[in-house]
Amino acid sequence: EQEVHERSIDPATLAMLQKAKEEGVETAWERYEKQLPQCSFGQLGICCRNCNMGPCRIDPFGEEADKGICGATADIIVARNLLRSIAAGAAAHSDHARDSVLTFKKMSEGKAGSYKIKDTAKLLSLASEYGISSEGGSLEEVAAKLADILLLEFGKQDGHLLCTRRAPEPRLKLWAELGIEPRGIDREIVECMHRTHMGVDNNAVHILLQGLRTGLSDGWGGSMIATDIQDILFGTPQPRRSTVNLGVLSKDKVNVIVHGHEPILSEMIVEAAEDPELLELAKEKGAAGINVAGICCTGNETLMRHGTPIAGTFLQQELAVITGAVEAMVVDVQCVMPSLGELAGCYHTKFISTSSKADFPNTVRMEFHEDKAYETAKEIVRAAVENFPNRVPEKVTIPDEKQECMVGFSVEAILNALGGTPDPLIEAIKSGAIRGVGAVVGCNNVKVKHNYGHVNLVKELIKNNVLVVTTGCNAIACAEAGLLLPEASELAGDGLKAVCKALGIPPVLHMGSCVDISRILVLSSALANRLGVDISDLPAAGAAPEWMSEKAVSIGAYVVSSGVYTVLGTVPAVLGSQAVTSLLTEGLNDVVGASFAVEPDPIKAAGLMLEHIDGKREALGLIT
Ligand code: NFS
Ligand code: SF4
Repeated sequence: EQEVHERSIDPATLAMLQKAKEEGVETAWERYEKQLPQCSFGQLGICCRNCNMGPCRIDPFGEEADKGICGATADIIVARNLLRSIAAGAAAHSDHARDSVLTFKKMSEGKAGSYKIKDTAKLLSLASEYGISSEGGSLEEVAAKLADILLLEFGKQDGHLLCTRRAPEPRLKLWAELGIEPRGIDREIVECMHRTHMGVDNNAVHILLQGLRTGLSDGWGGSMIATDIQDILFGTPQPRRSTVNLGVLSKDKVNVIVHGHEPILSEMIVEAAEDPELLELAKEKGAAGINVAGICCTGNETLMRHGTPIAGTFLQQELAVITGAVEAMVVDVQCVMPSLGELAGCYHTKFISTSSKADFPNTVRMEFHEDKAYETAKEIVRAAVENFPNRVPEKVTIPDEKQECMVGFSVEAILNALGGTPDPLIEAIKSGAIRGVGAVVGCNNVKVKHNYGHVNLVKELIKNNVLVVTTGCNAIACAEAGLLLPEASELAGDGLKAVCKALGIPPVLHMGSCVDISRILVLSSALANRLGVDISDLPAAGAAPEWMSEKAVSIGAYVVSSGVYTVLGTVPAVLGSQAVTSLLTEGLNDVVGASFAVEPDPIKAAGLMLEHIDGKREALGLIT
């Protein structure tokens, strides 16, 4: 059995894992051990259950079956499985986006009273981008027209997505030549499901091209729409300070955790927690106030916009409950472990599920709808407050770790910090002060020591003068390690350190949740356009050191098809096909000018990224 100290590099996490052990409660790590050894057919991606003649599996040693019953080879099965993952990931991001736009539309019709237009400038700039005239109309009318155009992006039947037009000219041309310009967001996802049905698409390359197109419909489509609409509704993030890690939970206040992904819910919870009536009730119940903390990407959303603290990354969700100090764990969709239900039952925590799409074992259902958003949010917070007297003091241990961080680096905020144009950044890149840009993103995964991959990869990059942009659980991991502070530039190489000091920014810029990887695409476009090149020419590279989700697979597909070389820290289930593996790691270079690499060792992964960045610098004629 694995020792507790081998499971994480984070002391707060280790302390709670120890507490879990002493209290005899199970976490993802124990369940992982019970899964070992994991099925090698699954790991290699060579099992198929797409029809009921199966399941079929291919013998990786070439001795037994080399085809499924229908004749599907390892190449076909691996490619189909990968395409289904991309479809699921793109669906998750894009369905989230759809709900944001639907809320936005209702808001514009006066039917979602709790939501308002917070960022008028962004609304107007987006409207003009989509060719909507704002002359003479009210802001609500402009919003309604914008909502209609964006909703069409999901169900579009003719032509191509409008939202991809933010990509640089040469990229758009390349996608058109390859026939992978996304058509409608929903259409691409449906087509993935169709193509992977028994007896449809049985050419691995052909299947993978659809994977790239579906990824693009996520990154430049669904995810980008989610980011834009959320900025309009809740404000475009600006630099601010906050705190992270389990130590943000309060000893004497009611702790409400918002976990999941959609700020439509978490924004309202944050607001409801400031309601005088509920604060009064909290006092009556003996609490010193109401403390909201986030987990996963909904935490990133409220952190970026309000400085609401974050209690942890994906793998810390169970540990938050194990502190014994959480009155309510409020969830919507994505990355929520169903184990939370049973776990919450071991403590006084109320596990409240809110989405009509997502139920879990042992939850209190409090369905959230935008027409009564604030009222429902108040009910949820009230349930948490009323649960405060049930807290069992002997069962409470809140770790001390509470790390300060600086967050809020939307593209707008970055440009602002640079004085309005990307030029200072480009000058710093040209001079070599900044060697390149590294985008490090993604989840935690029990297969990697928690946060080890994230923190070590990022540290190695900044040490080598690579400016890091981050989102998702990587951003939270970096925050926990103190890397999101201007002072962290002491860990950076001399060039990057000087730039950070001059601008007062951290060497690692938190750009938001995972849908906000769209911000990284926009930033890459801006840099490429300014240099007059394509994204694939930039001295930039991506990494997902501890990824686990299907959303990450879709992200990988769009990041690479946008031209960014990407290093994965956990192995995708493709190694059962030599053809698919070599296409992903080499062949794609000739197709989209970027490819994947797999490197579990974070220092070596950083080395691969540096090598790539140096190659691009050389090609651009920059000093290396
Ligand atoms: Ni991204 Fe965010 Fe975290 Fe992974 Fe899950 S929270 S949307 S999928 S685990 S980074
Ligand atoms: Fe087997 Fe083919 Fe059916 Fe898959 S689709 S389960 S490989 S027969």
